[in-house]
Amino acid sequence: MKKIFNPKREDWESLLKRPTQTVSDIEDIVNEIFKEIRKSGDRAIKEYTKKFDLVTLDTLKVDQNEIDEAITLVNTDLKRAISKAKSNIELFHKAQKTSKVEVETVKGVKCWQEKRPIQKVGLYIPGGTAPLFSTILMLAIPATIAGCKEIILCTPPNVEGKIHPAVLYTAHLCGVTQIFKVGGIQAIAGMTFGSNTIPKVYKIFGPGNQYVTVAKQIATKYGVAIDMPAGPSELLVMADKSADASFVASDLLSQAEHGTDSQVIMVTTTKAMMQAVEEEVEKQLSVLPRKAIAEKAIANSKLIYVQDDKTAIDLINQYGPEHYILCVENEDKYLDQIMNAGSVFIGNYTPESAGDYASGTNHTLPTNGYAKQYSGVNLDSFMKSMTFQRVSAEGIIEIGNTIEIMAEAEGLHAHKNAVTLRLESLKKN
Ligand code: HSO
Ligand code: ZN
Repeated sequence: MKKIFNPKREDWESLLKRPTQTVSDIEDIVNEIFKEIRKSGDRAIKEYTKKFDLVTLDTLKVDQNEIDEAITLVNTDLKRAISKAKSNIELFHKAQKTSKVEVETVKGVKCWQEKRPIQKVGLYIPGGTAPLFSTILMLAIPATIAGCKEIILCTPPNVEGKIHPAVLYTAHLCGVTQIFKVGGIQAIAGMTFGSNTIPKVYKIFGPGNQYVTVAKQIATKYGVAIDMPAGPSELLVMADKSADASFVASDLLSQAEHGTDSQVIMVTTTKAMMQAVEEEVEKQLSVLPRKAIAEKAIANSKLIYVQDDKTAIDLINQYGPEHYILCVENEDKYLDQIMNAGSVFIGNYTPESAGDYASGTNHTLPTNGYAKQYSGVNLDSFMKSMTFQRVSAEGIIEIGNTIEIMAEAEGLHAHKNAVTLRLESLKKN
């Protein structure tokens, strides 16, 4: 772990820089696959599945027998845990429902705003080294609460053409309407264009590797919305002397075990914390099953000492962490001033894992500094706001002339006429 003491402000930018990903060569591959899938649909999807996932599939859609089998394969303890997490996530996301906003701006002019679900959404769950069924909870639950009609899920099959039972079980439990054995770029292209089996969707959600990330960006060129631009997962812990070094180390490692490219930072105003956390990280790391992954991420991690709270707060806001754990005495000061973070975890007993799995908040969050302008996934991510208005005769008399003058000034006479005709017809009556 790199120890840095009192970095100068002009060095913060390079200090906090995320490692850049090379996107240009990936883009060519993605464009090529999109072109093929747009042209040949399922046939091309199956070919890429054979090429990348090393399996030949007759059907892409998961059938009821496979779901029934998965239900028997997931053990009771895990089912109970999933159900508890589900109910907490449901409670928190249901509470995000908003009521209609209605205003009579002037007499006879009623304006209101209501939300409607996005009708068709696509969820992507990566394969790889960890079966992220928890991410299904985070996406399918709010989609169901929002009222999305079609909630499809794509996830890559293993070499036997199977999907992890916990993934199938959770998808089924949370209201996913169809599950497809398709991964990577093929999945994103499939959901973008639609094929004979995979429906086209309006918005795509979920994490993925660099290929999936670029594919989601390309999907937006074809009019599909995406949850947010993604990058490797990251955690910043702010710890003063009131923090527990072993807890801090466990949090840094839980983020580090996600991937070798995970970003892990501790900021502290207590010098002794750096040594204590480093020792704890070494100790805990040595016995982790995913040591090989975590140690690579830890090798790039930073322990940063700054001398006062103000400097710490400025630095954290400049970084804009996806996850921000706060273990300090003066909590309120830090909370009032945090402007850029995906999700904030407060106090010694709030590990990031709580939000990753079961407290109720969503774990699909902005990375790569996007916490400065993006929200994490929430109920609104699955909805659109629509506005409505009704103008009465009295209302058009009230605002008609305002509109006429403005339309005239913009040189848009048809606009003006749409009002003038109505006003004249009212004068006649
Ligand atoms: N920390 C990840 C989510 C996750 N953790 C899933 C465990 N499973 C990104 O927020
Ligand atoms: Zn995690």
